[in-house]
Amino acid sequence: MATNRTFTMLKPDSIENGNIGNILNMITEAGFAIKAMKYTQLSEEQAKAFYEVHAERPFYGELVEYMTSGPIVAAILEKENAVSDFRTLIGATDPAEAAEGTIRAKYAESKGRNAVHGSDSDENAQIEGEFHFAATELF
Ligand code: IDP
Ligand code: MG
Repeated sequence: MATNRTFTMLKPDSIENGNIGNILNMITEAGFAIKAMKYTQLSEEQAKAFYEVHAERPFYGELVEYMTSGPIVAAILEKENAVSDFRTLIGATDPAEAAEGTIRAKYAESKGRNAVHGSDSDENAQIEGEFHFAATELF
């Protein structure tokens, strides 16, 4: 069942490049409400588990190394049609292919260091949100 929620992470490149405020502003300007948020750093174990679905892909090692290289901002967002609208707001995985005005077109460095994560389904939004937040951290 659709929950109107999605899960995001501002990835280490966004923090390194000083873009936390800019990206959060784009997210709230687009109509998403922040239901939960934390500034944290993933352990290798957490990053491996979070990206388990990509374990067989050639970039998995690189992805885990990058996602643990510095702090991230994790958040649960709420809006009608959240998963799909957020994927539209962030743009394609590769910033070279991301539509103009999207978060990745503006702030991503490369296909790997691509500024933000966005859940790809309501089911994964729920799983990913629960991976990072306890029920008491959701407002
Ligand atoms: P998505 O984040 O747009 O949903 P996925 O295909 O689910 O893209 O890949 C997860 C993450 O893995 C990407 O956001 C990116 O950080 C990384 N990634 C995907 N493809 C590549 C690649 O070809 N090289 C390096 N990293 C990649
Ligand atoms: Mg994905």
